[in-house]
Amino acid sequence: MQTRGTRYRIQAVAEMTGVPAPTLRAWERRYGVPSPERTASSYRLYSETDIRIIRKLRELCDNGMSPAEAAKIVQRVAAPEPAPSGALDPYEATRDAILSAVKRFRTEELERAMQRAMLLGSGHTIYTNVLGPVMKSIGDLWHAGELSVAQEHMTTELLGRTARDILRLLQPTPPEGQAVLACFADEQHAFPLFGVAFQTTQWRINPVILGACTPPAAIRHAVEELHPIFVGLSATVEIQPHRARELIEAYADACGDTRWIIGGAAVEPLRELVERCGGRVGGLSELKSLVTEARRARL
Ligand code: B12
Repeated sequence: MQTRGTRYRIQAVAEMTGVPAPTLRAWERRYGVPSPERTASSYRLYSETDIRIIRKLRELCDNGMSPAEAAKIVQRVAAPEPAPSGALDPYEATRDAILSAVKRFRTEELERAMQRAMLLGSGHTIYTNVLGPVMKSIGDLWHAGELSVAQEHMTTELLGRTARDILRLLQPTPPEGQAVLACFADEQHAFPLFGVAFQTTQWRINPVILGACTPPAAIRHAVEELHPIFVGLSATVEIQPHRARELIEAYADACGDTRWIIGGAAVEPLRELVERCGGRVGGLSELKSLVTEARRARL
């Protein structure tokens, strides 16, 4: 038997999403989204998918996009069917759908699952609940020899593209400054940078991602051209002490007066050296206090 799922009246949806009922009717009239079912007496009945679409529309509009443009985007990514899994949690269902498509090497299915992921909340929520955990599972399966290099590359590429698409939609307009985000010179794990990038957009800072293996000279050039609020460097794989010293001194020099911070799984052993060179070490909460300080200093 097919379950129809819960349906909601317009006032309930307005309360749940924070979008007033007249705006919901106007979006439907002008752009055709969402398109709720109607009762025999013509009352609108919204599904869970309609509600996700409304939340996404609202988020895109809050980030400065016109309703017409936002409507086109949600129409492109709206999926008529829930994720092909018995899971009730939408994040878990989407993770399952992505991993199942990767294991069977189904590229179109993978694209569709990624597009569904884009409807599941703010960029930060999507990264924390879907993209980040999926990346970890894919890497673990690859490290365990259960996925081929081809499968890992295909997924890494698509996850990166999805993360970039979401980031592009979330660009603060106008931004209150820029941030330069990059991996240590020998570091290929670039995916954690997206997590930092999603966080910075929430502070209305535009993240410029330089990606994997970024040498100090590239940081220097970016700092000179972009005058960022901060530089964020990521290190996942352990760094040998002599190499760490050479790099950290060079990064400190490249950043000059710009605040810089190093985060990621491999940073704790570098703390003393980094702090001695004027940088910071830590995760997203440390970054938050750095941004607050940098903004105060700019006033
Ligand atoms: C995915 C993955 C890969 C992918 C990377 C794809 C990509 N483009 O990023 C691929 C398959 C290519 C890969 C390759 C390798 N990997 Co790998 N990989 C992983 C895996 C599974 C997940 C890493 C990840 O993306 N995490 C996702 C993010 C969300 O995690 P995160 O680090 O927690 O990031 C958050 C915070 O740390 C913080 N943060 C991070 N950076 C920054 C920066 C700033 C400024 C701030 C404020 C915060 C911050 O915010 C982030 C977002 O919330 C891990 C194991 C695991 N389960 O974690 C192994 C792992 C990291 N890999 C490992 C290794 C050894 C390798 C290889 C060397 C293997 C090989 N022999 O070839 C290679 C090459 C790596 C290299 N030289 O750089 C080891 C590292 C061991 C070590 N401690 O040195 C691990 C731990 C696996 C293991 N158990 O052995 N890997």
